[in-house]
Order: sequence, then structure tokens, then C-alpha cells
Amino acid sequence: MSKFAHMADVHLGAHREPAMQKLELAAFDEALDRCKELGVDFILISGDLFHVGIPDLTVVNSALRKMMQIKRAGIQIYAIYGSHDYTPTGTSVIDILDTAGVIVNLSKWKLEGGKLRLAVHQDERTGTKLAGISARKIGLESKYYEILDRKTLEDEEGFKVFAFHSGITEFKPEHLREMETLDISSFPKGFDYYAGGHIHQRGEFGVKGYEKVVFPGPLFTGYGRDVEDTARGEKRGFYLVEFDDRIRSVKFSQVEAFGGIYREYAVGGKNAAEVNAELVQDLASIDVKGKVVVIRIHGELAGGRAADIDFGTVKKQLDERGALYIYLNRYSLSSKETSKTFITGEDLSAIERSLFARGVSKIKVSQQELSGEKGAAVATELLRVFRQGSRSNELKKDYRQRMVKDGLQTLKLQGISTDAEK
Ligand SMILES: [Mn+2]
Repeated sequence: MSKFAHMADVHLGAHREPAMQKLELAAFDEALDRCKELGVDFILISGDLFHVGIPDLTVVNSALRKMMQIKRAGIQIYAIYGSHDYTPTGTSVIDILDTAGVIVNLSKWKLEGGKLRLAVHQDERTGTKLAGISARKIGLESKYYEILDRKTLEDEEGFKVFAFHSGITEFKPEHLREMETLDISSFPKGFDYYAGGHIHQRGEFGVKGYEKVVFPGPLFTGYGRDVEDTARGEKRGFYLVEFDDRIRSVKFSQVEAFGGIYREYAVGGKNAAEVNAELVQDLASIDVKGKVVVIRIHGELAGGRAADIDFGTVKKQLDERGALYIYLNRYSLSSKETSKTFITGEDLSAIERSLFARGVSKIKVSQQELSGEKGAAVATELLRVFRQGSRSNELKKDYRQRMVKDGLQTLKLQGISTDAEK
């Protein structure tokens, strides 16, 4: 019997706080060590290995050290780009790891007669055939699927795995209903396993022709919402797949992310002073030592401003009592006094989405790609690009230039670029 591990959305480098950074790298190390112990033949990472295309070198170095150990043990690591690994212009760290032979970037293709022909990679140890499509800039990805030569892939014989980094309309979680997704029929049929990424919620699905579609969810936690979910008890980890000429078992293997505490406060009808007192009293009785504490506070204050809630003191007290990390979600908090100017949402990205959606309807643009929902999506992507900080040793001038270049590239939404034909 052969085995492979399927993970996704590792988001190395997502966290800035030292304690979380340490846990994030430790979770990756633990996952890869576990793969070795379990005797997997190969590891497949379905995108978002890193949180940004050009991550901090300390993070890369730590991950590389572990991946080299795995590689030396004879275990091949396959990967595709996720939406986060992708950089509009430059070369992503995934390319560098591929060039160095540490991982194999599965997503290689060429355009032939208007069709996208994917390369099929055969794993030496198991004979498994692997193909995949990386995430691309918003909108472009679905174009890739539109012109994908599915027939050739479907005709391929033997045990086959397809890696992708997109949401699927039929299997979309409710809270991501606004996310741009692909219909399952865009995928080539008949693969033994569809190794998904991008959806930060674990799920196993199947429909006729696509019997095993799996999203492992984040290996650790990428966004704030992931931190919340983990604190509420959501398990993190990867999938272990046993197979010979077909799938024999698909099991989830948990990787302990962190011990979490989740507290939710509905403050509707109270004033800021009352909420302050409640927070202090409630949190005083909880043992927070070594824990990640998530505080979600929502509702409309009857009096005082949201800013009158003294989170600084709350945080300080939890810090002093040994909390590992405190994550505060007050994105749905508003007050009667300020609600006119407030936009609330479940999390930061939801707020950004509604802001852009609201804003875009007020602007007149001639380009169709920049209006309506598409325009809001481009704005979101632009914000993601601009959020990337400068690299260590990068001159201000170079950083500025890179941002301008990346920004222009993001705004340019013409056809399929052929930069991946290599
Ligand atoms: Mn992701």
C-alpha cells in the first residue's frame, strides 16, 4: 500500500507576533515529521505554503531546513501556487524552491491551439500521476479552467491526483458565499483524488465523476478567522491518503495548533462602561496561561463610543497573566452614537468587501473589469498586494517601485499571460 499526505493553506509567515510565529513554524515541522513517521511516499501541498510570495527569509530558512530533511529521507514534496504564493510580477519563493529541487511545482502548462495543456508529473516511487493548476490573479484562474484541455487529462491512465487552489461552487461553505468559485464541471473528471486548497475550512466532498474532493483547511491558522475557529475547537492538520490502484482510505491527521480560549460578548443595549466592567470580571476567572485568547465582541452599544471600551487594559491584564496571544475581534461592534459612519462585519475581510462593494457603485469607470463585483474584487486584490511590507534590506525607493509595478500589474486585466510556460 502506498501513502501520501495532502496539506494546504500553511500560510507560513502569516503571524507577526513572535509567539505565534514560533507555533506556526513548529506546526509545519510537526506535520512534516509526522509524514515521515507515517511513512508517506510523497507530500502534496495545495497552495498557500507561504503567506506572501516573497516571505521573510527567517521563515523560509526554517521551512527549508525541514523540507530538506524530508527530501533527504526520499519523500518528494509537490506543490502548486496558492493565491498568497503568487506575486503579480516577480518570482515567487515557490519557484525558487522548485529550481533548487526541494519541491516540485506541479503547475506547468503550455498553450496549444488555444487550449491549456497541463503537464502530468509521474511520481517515481508510486507511479502516481499528478497534475495541478495554481491560483492566479482574480478572474484569470477561471479563464484557465475555461480553456483547459480536460480530455487529455481524463484519458490519462493509472492512479491520478489533481491539485487545485480554488473554491468549488457546489461545496462552498455558507460564510464564503460571496467568494468567486469554479463549478465542479470545470475540472477534469475521473481523477482518484482532488486535492484542494484555498478554502479555510476542512471538508470532504464527492459527486459523480469527482468522487473524492478534499479540502484540508489551514494546517495552522492563516487569517484572524482561522485563529478564532481554532480557539473554538476546530481541528487543524492534514490528510493521510492510502492507495494502491485506487483510494483505500482518507484520514485526517491532527496537528495541535495551540490551546485556545474563546469568549464572545454580545453588548447590544449596554453602555461602554458596563461592557468594561463585564469584560474585566469575566476574564478574571479564566486561566489563560499559555493560551491563545480570542475575544469577540459584537452588537450596538446603547451609550458611549466603541473606542471607550478599554481593550488596552484588558489585553495588558491577560498578558500579565501569561496569555500567549490575544486576538480581538470587534469588527461587528458599533455604537448608537457613531453607527452612521461605521461599517461592521464578521471579520476584517468582510468589512473590506462591503466597503469596496459600496464604494465601487459610487465611482464611474469606463472599464468593465473595474466596475461592479469585478471592480470590488480587483480592489481587494490590490489591497492584498499593497499590504506586503518591504523586505529586509530593501531600499525605500525599490519598495515603492515594486509596489507600483505590482499594483499596475494587478490592475491590468488583459488575457492570459504566458509567464508560467517554463
Ligand atoms: Mn489560504
